Amino acid sequence: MVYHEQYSRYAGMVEETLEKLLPGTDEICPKTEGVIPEHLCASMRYSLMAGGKRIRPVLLLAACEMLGGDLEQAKTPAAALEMIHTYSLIHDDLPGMDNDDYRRGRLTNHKVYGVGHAILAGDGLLNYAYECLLENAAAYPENLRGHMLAAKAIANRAGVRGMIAGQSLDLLSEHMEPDAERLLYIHTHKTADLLTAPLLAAAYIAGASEEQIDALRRFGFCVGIAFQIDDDLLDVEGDAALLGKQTGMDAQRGKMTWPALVGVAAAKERSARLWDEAEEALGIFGERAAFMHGFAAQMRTRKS
Ligand code: GRG
Repeated sequence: MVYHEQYSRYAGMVEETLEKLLPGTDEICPKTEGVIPEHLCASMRYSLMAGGKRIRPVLLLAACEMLGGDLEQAKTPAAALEMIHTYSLIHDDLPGMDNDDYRRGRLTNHKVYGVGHAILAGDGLLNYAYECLLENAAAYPENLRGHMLAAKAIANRAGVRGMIAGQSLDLLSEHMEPDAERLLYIHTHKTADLLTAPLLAAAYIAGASEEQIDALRRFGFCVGIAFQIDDDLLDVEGDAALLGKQTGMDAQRGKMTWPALVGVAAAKERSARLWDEAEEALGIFGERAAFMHGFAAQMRTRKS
């Protein structure tokens, strides 16, 4: 199967699983009783089903298949990871953080549902993700350890030693003189950690070897840093219509970015080197890594 067909196949599984897992209309309570207030449910769904690229869950499914794991067991963890990613975007857009008006080509969550409900929608997605992960683990008692390690890897990379740590330093570094060590910390945690999480989760679910886990960790790190450098470059040179969000915002906010540290040309070189390194890390998987190579080839030229 060619790369694009394979990507659509995985992304289709993600959409289907998200639809299956999301609270249904039978759970929505328009008044005060019942399970979930309608406004909350709508705000969660608004951002989650807004047409994101689904990169992280696709990576989880692809890695699981590459390692010979059971895709059925990986579908809910993949969807849960997309919920966590979406929560982070909703909160990142809030006035107290990046204060953005557009995301995924539409108004940001707080612009539509209000700041209070954007916070709650993010909190809701985060908690619901772990509820889904735990329920899924309990459904596979024969692979409970694999699922527990997968859930822990996700919690760790999304949490206070991971994405939240990166976001914290990102906020604290606004209007500071760019510094390479600090910038690498921000990129490692804010971005790379949530791209490594699906690879590690898949590895645990599929029972991968230590050598395979190390290779996936290296691949995830290189992909993550390259992805963030490209994101910084797109903010400088990208097309707002294709990106679905405003450009030029990093400079306006005084963000510490790779182009601010070394300039656009050197940032492009660094990104290209990292994409090469990412593909080198896949060596031990041989031909089974065809999709991952396709992913790297596609991502290094992305425009959105
Ligand atoms: C609020 C705890 C907390 C964290 C926020 C995700 C994030 C951390 C900030 C968003 C800003 C940013 C540039 C993050 C780096 C990762 C990134 C480029 C996210 C966008 O991911 P895509 O391109 O988005 O996969 P879609 O919309 O396609 O899912």
